[in-house]
Amino acid sequence: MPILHAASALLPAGWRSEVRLTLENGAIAAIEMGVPPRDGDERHAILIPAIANVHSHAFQRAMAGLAEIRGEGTDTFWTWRETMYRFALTMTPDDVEAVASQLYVEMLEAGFAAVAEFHYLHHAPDGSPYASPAEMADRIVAATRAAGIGLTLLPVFYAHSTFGGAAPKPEQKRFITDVGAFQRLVEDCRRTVKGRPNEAIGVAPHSLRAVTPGELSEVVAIAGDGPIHIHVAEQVKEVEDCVAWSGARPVRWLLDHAAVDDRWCLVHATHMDEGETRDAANSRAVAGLCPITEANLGDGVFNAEQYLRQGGRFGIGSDSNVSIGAGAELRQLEYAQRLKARARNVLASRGGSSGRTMLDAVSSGGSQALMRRSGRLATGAVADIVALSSDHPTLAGKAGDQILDAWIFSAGNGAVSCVWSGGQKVVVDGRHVSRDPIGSKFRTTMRRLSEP
Ligand code: NGQ
Ligand code: ZN
Repeated sequence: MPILHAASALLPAGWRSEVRLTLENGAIAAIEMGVPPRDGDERHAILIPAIANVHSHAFQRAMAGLAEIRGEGTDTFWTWRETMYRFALTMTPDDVEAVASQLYVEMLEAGFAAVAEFHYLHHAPDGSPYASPAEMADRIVAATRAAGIGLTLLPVFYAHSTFGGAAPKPEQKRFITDVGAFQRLVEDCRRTVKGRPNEAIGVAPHSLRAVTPGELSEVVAIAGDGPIHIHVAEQVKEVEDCVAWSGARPVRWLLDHAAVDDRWCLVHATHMDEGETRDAANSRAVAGLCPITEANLGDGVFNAEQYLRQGGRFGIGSDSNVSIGAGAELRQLEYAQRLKARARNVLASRGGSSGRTMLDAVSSGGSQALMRRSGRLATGAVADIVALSSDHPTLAGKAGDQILDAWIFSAGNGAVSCVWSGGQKVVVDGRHVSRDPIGSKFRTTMRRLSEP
């Protein structure tokens, strides 16, 4: 039963000094404040809640750095997607497991203790189901277990190439299922995670492009009590196509046709008008913002100021996994808002720190979106914890919220020293405990994937 002692810890009520946390069965069993360390306590300078990553496509980690060459015309999300589809067609189950394992090591080293994996690479490269239809999902689960990251697995239902039930494209063949096969996949996945405290399961209708209204209700029913994640309103063309199909913008259509509530995560929700922003905020759903990917793909800028003013909830995800950093995602989130508003400290309220405001929001938003009792250093919470290093030059002399601002806006991943996921300590002094073996397998896989 490890006991952690922190000179300074961020508790739900704020920063406290001389904090002792007792971990038991993956959770925080007790918290004492204002007490000196005792013999045997593991001593740390700064402890904060780890972040839950609300949106990841693990296999896309293998593409990092391979989609930054300009083509003949204007490069867009849609040309990126063609490259991504070609890449997706080359990866075997072993490749996906090796890539995902490396990714999850990097997430942990960056301060994420759990991930919602939006998993849609279901079938063999020729589009036929594997002998075990959950083969690829099992590889994701194996990778999370190898890295020791908490998982909310989101098997994806993907059936069409665009609005109105259009036939899928040949290059989407690894993703496509019907509702019956999808239900069986979800049941297989439920069996896999059953009784594992660090794992949960939900469903993900991919987007309003990829599911019909009838399929959407069937998929939502399959979710049971679990979370429901969907991509929505990421690209302007997607908004235009949705209006052409239904007369309504995507977020409006979704709010009007599905019982969107706190089980939902609306991934991106980049393009919302004022009414959609207000109603999305009131729905209590989490907006799954992926600031680095949204910048990389040229998606646009989320209407965060109004959304937050109206009490909207959000989490952060690393989506395409082009680069991994919990602090870096928050930095990009605030910077996009600054560039848009031509102002500074946009997301914080008067007198508040930008870092603290964002960390508080994504701690509760992430926990809600993953349905994981994490995001707080509190008795009974899942022990997802980050120790920041007071030795990092940037953190010298910082106290309270300055620590968070220094981490997010300056130091980045280098400030993360130790990370616990579900009570297991998997990052020690900035290094994941299996960084070397997982990294070496990943490098071998990448060299093979890049052979002509
Ligand atoms: C995805 N990515 O599911 O990986 C999508 C592209 C699609 C983003 N939306 C695939 N960023 O939209 O069909
Ligand atoms: Zn996505």
